[in-house]
Amino acid sequence: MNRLYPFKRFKGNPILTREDVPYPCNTVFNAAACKFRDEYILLLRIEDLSGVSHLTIARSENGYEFEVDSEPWIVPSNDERFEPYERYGIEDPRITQIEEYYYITYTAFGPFGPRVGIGRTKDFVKFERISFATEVDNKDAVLFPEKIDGLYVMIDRPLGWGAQRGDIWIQFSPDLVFWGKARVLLSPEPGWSSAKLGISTPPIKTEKGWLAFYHGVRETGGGRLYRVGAILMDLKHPEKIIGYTPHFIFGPEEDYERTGDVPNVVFPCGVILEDDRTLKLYYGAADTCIALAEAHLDDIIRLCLLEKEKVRTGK
Ligand code: BMA
Repeated sequence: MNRLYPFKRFKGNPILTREDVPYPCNTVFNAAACKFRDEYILLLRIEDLSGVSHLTIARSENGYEFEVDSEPWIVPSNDERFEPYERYGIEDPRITQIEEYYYITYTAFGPFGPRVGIGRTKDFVKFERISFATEVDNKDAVLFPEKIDGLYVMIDRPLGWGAQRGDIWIQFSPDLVFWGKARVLLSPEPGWSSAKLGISTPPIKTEKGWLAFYHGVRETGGGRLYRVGAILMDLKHPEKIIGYTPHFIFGPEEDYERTGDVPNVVFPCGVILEDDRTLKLYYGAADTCIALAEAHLDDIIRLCLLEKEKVRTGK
């Protein structure tokens, strides 16, 4: 393994395709991940045959072989408070456990554009919508697993939809409804992440800081290229960056990542830390299927602290 590219793909990739979904659909991709009781849970984005996405649960005993529920779990709402904003689908979920609740942030997509929805569950049976945390145009939101200084913390990505530039922002809330103190956390830079960024996975608490993965997008003559970096934030002041990987650490290489509805995309929405050591990164590949790659936590943290110059000179 190249020390700059710490992830090892699971040999059985892709772990889920539409053949594994027990009802007709176009694609299954961009899944949130968590552990619940003795099971691994993936919350799948499934695009139906009309092109609208909903979320369905898949369950596993070992984190590699998943069985998909026979019915969707979260579908666009009929409630007039939510319907206009979810009419075109519910996309790209992330799960964060805060105390006894599992909070789900998702992209609500409707005629006005994408915005961030928040809901929660205790049991992965009943789902309760809480709020739209943002106006349009905003997506790729994750919650921190604990309050900091009495406030919930969320990372999101205003703008960036369509052809706009997209920076990663951070903001705070007393109740998950009213948000403020927003500021820019990380911006696109020339090179692999020049077009836009978006946070990929909810932060994990480590001794060195909050660790999260993000995606960077580059516009090329052949279309957009989605790759992955990692960022480390201060434990007490998460708006302060301790370090971030100066280069992408994971990108499309395999056929199932290069070919599909949207080629050249790896798009993680979930990560699970095992035994404080191994990270299981679940990612959508080419907007068509779901795959898994593993890396050691220490390697990712080391890369977040790497100096740019060392990468350029190879020393
Ligand atoms: C982003 C989101 C993702 C998707 C990616 C690549 O803007 O829509 O759901 O995986 O584009 O198409």
